Amino acid sequence: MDSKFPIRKIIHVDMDAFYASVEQRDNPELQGKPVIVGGSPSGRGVVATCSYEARKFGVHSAMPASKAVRLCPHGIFVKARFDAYKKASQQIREIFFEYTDLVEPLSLDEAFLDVTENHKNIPSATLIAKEIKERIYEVTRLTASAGVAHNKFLAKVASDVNKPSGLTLITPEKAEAFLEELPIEDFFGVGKATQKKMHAVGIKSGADLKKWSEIDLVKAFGKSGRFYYRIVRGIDHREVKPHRVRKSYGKERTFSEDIDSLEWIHNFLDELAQTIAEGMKKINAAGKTITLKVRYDDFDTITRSYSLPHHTNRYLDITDVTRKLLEETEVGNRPVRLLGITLSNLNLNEETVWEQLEFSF
Ligand code: DCP
Ligand code: MG
Repeated sequence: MDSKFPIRKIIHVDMDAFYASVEQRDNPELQGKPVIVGGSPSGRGVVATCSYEARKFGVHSAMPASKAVRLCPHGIFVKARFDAYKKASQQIREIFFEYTDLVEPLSLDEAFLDVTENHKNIPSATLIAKEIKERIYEVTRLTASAGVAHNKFLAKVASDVNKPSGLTLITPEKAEAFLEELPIEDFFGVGKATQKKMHAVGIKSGADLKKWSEIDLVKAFGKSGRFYYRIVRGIDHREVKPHRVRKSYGKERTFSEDIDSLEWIHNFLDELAQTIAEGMKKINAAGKTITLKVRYDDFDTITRSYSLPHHTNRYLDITDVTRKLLEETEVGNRPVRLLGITLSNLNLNEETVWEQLEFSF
């Protein structure tokens, strides 16, 4: 086995008509009906999503609500209830973590899982995907679709194949033939603008894309051309990247000349404390342990830490502790070339962390 590119077992899970399904679950009157979640039909809102019953009429995400009414006059419009969606999202993530720590959420309703090694020692990724779908239904009464493959790109594409409640495996042997048939719109990672450009030069399916050399793709589409060249051949070495919770928050600065003015240093640390307090408030984080880092002119580097009995992101707490820590150093007697403050032992608000998630290529 090539250790640089190990063979992996990847599952992509995506909830079916997520917001609309939650609405149908919580209001039996909506079951079996065309439900449209999003902006009001009279206003200028857009459709967030709609039930599969409404999709038959051509309604889809991001469509102006006014157009959705025209296409589906009997559609039932409901407002989004994000708290309910977040709760379901949290529940499905807990199920994912029963199988693996390598979970990479892409949004509230979908995630990649690397189950090459998993907590239940189940060798078949397809079996895990089946179990996960069942567990999701048991816990949330919602259905999910799953794709199973040896890489992220194929797993993502596979999860879309048999929606709703699908389970699709794409084996390495089947990958290339499958991709040749696939319309370019269904290639995960090929943006809308690129799809248009591709259409303009006659690339409508995987088979069309495959005729292009890597050099020509780069000439026509820039650096991403190399990515397109690989994915149409079913090649994708990207890892599933779990979003780790931040462990600390801090900043430091190296000075262009050595500093020995204690007054200057006090001012600098006050400003730094201010910056850190603001930054932490932005990400809704607070920490208990405050660490001061000092590098002297001879590169001797020391840290001094103090833990408060409570979490804080207040400027006054940070600057107060920092001043005390400074007294435990030789700053003032020895010239300094770097100073830094870090807060650790963080209590991050779970929701904030998830909300910061972004998926980008
Ligand atoms: N969403 C949104 N605006 C969009 C796209 C999606 O608000 N333009 C929200 C509503 C969806 C949820 O994100 O329910 C998940 O997006 P999906 O693309 O996975 O769509 P659905 O889960 O609704 O349907 P599908 O069964 O096709 O996955
Ligand atoms: Mg979905």
